Amino acid sequence: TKRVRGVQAYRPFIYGTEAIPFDPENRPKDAPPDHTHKWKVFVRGVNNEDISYWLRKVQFKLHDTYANSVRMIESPPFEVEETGWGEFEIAIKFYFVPESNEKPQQIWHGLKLHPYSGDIEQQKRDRAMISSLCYEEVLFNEPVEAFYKILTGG
Ligand code: SLL
Repeated sequence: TKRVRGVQAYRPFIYGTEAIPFDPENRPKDAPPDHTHKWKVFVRGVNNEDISYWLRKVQFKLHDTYANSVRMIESPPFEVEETGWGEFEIAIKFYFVPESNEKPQQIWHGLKLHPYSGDIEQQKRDRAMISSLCYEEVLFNEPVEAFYKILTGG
């Protein structure tokens, strides 16, 4: 658990949500009657780069209205697909590979179901996909040697 002094390692990732309104003619059979959208929340590499060498697993904490609102995703793709009717904040907790000796880190992301800009009525008519994506970097400050080797491909 010796740390590499003076070193900061960054790893980029993309996180966000994508949502699409149900086709009224073809609703998912298993969706409760008050649900209106199909959506997905995810964490992935930039250009879909594999990030599992540093990211071990991801926990998504959904709104309490969901059964089993805490979803632990143990392997890529780190994503949860659901249906629903409302927007809410999702807590996304990153667990790093055990060699890293790093504590989990949590971020928040708002699930977006509705268009807020552009031609809103047209987007509704088209049942356009609504995506809300962010770029972020996780910073490992003075990583332990074993993890630094993994990060630098050594
Ligand atoms: C709102 N504050 O009132 C928000 C809460 C909750 C969304 C949104 C479905 C849950 C289920 C669902 O969409 N919950 O029936 O499984 O807008």
